[in-house]
Amino acid sequence: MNTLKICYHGNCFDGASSAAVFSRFYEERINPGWARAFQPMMHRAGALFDESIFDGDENAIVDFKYCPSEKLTWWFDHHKSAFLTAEDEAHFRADTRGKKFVDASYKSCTRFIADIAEQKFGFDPSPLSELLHWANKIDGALYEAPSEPVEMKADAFKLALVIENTRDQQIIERIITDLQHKPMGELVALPYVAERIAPLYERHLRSMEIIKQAASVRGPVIFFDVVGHDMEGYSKFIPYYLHPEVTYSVSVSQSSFRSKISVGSNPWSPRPRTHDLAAICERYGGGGHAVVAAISLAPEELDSARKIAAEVVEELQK
Ligand SMILES: [Mn+2]
Repeated sequence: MNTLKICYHGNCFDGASSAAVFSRFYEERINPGWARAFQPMMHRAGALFDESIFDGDENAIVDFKYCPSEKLTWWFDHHKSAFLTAEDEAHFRADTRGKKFVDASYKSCTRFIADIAEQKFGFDPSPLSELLHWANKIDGALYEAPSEPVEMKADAFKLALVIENTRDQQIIERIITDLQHKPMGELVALPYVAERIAPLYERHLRSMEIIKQAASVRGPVIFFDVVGHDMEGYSKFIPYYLHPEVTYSVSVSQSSFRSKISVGSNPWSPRPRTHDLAAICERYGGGGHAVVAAISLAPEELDSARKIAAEVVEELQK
């Protein structure tokens, strides 16, 4: 049996939703009956891609950076920093097979895939409208107030919590498979999802307490160093829920595979954002969107991470 390999942005609601929409589209419009294999992709220091991941009969990347591999057949991304290098971008531009797409104006890669699949391949995305709505809302941070994502009343936030914090890839793959056909309310009630929500919500409340303790506000920036706490995947809106007056947030965190500087902007800020955060992070080898970006270093490069964070805080004062 042929296999479609889907590499997606790991531990990300839009990444998993993109994998689900692409998978359903591929089944309905490209090759029905193919098996699926999934691979989460994470931003990290050093090489992002190992050629050996492209072991399917077709290989796709969704919601993640471009890879100039001949084995890559499909690609969809909406990040501003979609290319690691100018050579990668030239490689993409030279590809005329019509299966690789990028558009940084999209709030979510999920919606981008649905639109391209509909316009160019005759796919009907209407059964997925609930998923498209939430992926756009969550990845685009299209909220009325920080209380919406921080208090997490809607089912989609609970599912996002599970997707962002579950390291067991079999569970994530099951969610990607279920997302293709099940409504959100049904999905969060399935025992394998429901049993994971409560402990993660408790952890979310604890992470809010840790950020509250660690945070200091300087001018338009809230800064917190949460190294030593298990904080991978905390809600990036907590800082603005706690300090609605700030424009930017900068944090340093550390996990088993990286030291990370997260740089964000407050969508509800009384003072508008004036910096392009992707551009700032790109100078340190990171990237992202103008409104939210990050820099990943090796776990042992914590001192450098702290130094960079201090420089970014300084730069955002201006
Ligand atoms: Mn995305």
